[in-house]
Amino acid sequence: MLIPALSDRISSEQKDYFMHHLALSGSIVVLTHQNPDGDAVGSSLAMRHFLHAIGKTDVTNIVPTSFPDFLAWMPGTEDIVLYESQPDWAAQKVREAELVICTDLAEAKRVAGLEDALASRTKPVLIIDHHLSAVCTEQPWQIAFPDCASASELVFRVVCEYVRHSSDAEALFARILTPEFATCIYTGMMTDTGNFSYNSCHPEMYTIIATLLTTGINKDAIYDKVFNAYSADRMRLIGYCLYHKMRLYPEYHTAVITLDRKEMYRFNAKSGDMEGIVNMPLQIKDVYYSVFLREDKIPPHQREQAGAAKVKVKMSFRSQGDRPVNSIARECFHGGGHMNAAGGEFFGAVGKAAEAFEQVMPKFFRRAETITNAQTTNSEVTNTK
Ligand SMILES: [Mn+2]
Repeated sequence: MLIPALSDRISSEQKDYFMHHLALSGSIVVLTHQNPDGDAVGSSLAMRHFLHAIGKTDVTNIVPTSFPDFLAWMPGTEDIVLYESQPDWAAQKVREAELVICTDLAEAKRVAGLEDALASRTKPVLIIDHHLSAVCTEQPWQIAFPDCASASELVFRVVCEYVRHSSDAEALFARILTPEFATCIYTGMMTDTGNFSYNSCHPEMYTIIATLLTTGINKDAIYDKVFNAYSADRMRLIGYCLYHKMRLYPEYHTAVITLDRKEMYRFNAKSGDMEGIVNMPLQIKDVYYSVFLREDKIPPHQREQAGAAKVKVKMSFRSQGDRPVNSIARECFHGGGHMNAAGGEFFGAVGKAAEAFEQVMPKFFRRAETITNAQTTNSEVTNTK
């Protein structure tokens, strides 16, 4: 099997570190971020399939919180340990494994209750990630490229570099490149680019995909399983959000959707059902910012931080073009992220979170240079009264 020719930015120190610790380690934990998405599950399971292919048998995949149903078909999910179901056992594994590999994850605070276990490790932790928070520090243990569209793509690249060091590289690559491995990598690349509709112009992405397709995987079937898998409840929830709950601020090109716990209960909303709703208002002409606020329970590890608040609000921010949303998330809502996709949180009810957002919006979101005739007329009428 021919190894694809890809540009290589992984330093020789990083490669040496990876090789060295893989060779030394028997027990390995593969960890990814909480509320795992297609790239989190894809990159971490691809890593599992790779480790098995090179003869590692003691591999444990742990997710901090459950993953959505539309990813449950992915090969290897049956072996994933959910921290929430076995917290003590999972934390012990994270503390004691000879090597922990974090994919699509660079921040200890994104592993829910596993934060302390991860922070207390004295044995090595290897990071393979593409989030901004993982800005490459050139540390040998941190393979981080924020301009890489998905962690899954990065895992594929790391695997290719690993293979190149083997004396019989092509035979080894053929052993690793199974349909299971390819499916996981493809799913992560597909979901983190919205089925190749953003962050998807790098020609090498398609070189990688061409290689994955040689295993016989059906990319159209993968799309169907992930994107055409809505429940009727989710479809109705989306309709409700767009019809009843979307508020527009034309002067800021902004749309805001809020959901409280009662509404989520009414639509039987499950983890993952809210996924992607934040992107929808951006399909409206002249809406460049979208904000989605939804209430959530306060997890045990945040009770102290929450104070008197009974609920917290998860805040998602999206934007188009050169309009940053990570600054508002970072400076006002304990969060952060990329320029066009960021997240934050607020302790309190969703109405309060919306008020807090409205107050700071003018400081962070760019005001329209020209407002429409209709709005001008309205404000003139108001002014003369
Ligand atoms: Mn990702």
